[in-house]
Amino acid sequence: EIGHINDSYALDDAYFLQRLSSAAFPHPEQVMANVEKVTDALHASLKEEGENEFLHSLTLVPTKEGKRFYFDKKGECWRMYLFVPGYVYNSPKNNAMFLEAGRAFGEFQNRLQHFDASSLYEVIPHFHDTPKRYRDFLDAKKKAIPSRLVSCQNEIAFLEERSNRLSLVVDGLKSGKLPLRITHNDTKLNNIMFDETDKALCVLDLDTVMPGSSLYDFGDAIRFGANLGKEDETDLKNVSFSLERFEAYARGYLLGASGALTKEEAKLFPYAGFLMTIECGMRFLADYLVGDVYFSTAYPEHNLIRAKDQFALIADMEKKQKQAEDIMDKLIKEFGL
Ligand code: GN1
Ligand code: MG
Repeated sequence: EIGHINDSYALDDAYFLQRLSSAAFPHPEQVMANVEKVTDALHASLKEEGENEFLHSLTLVPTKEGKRFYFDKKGECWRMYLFVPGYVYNSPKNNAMFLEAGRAFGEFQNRLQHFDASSLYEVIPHFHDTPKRYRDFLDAKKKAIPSRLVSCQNEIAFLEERSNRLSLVVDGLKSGKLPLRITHNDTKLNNIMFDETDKALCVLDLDTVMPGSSLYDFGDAIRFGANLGKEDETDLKNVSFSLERFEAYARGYLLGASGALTKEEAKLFPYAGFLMTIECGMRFLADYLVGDVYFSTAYPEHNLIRAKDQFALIADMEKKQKQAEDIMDKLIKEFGL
């Protein structure tokens, strides 16, 4: 996993050591309690099916005292996983690979569907609460570095024009129209380990596993993997929304989830792509405005570039919205939802 948050070290291709970011995760012991529960549940499910649980799930390596994390003298939390041998990608080689990613995250959903969502900590409260993220953005705008504020007026306007379309999922969860599930919450393609034949082996990065909506997982995967450009593409012409990739991922996700998802959820897949993209865009933009305090950046404009990319992707999604909806209608029939 190539993340923006934790520091990671591979040891002899056997172990994977990470220091949890205390800025992103104020309660590392809660993160670790979640990760322990979820990996235990995945292991149990894989074992039952006679699958190799060390290859298809992360495995925490206990300390000498039998604990599965360690606080150093500075109070930083460390944990170690068995190294899953394979390859990670920032962009799918082809549609088949993206379908595989969808299948893996769908299977993850399926394996955890009977797991009690309320037994997990909400490690980052309101993580995908998009209306709350928008209020945070408005806050950041008030606190913005003046020179940065003037340089992103177009992006701010783009976001504000769409601010009344952010609450469908939180409202759906509240009213019960959408089911509360265990969700991964960071379903970027680079959080899947692939083998040399491009088969998905294992879902990585369980730090943000929390109760949530399947639409968060679906949408974030689309945001990242159905974009033909990179997340921080400097040439916006390279950013576009691929309907073929959208279809491949949706098919894979429904296949892997095998009946665990409802028709209402599937219908909202195109909206989910929009929602997670605009949410991520507003987080990058807010972080840019206040001086890059959350996401690590390689250069001063990095977060602004990321935000611009997300918004360019949305503009293209909006052009293709009807086609994406037609694809879902077709798949809903195909899967008998
Ligand atoms: C962060 O660290 P990484 O890359 O796995 C972020 C995600 C964002 C992502 C954008 C805990 O994930 O929510 O979608 O960057 N994770 C956290 O690339 O905030
Ligand atoms: Mg990650």
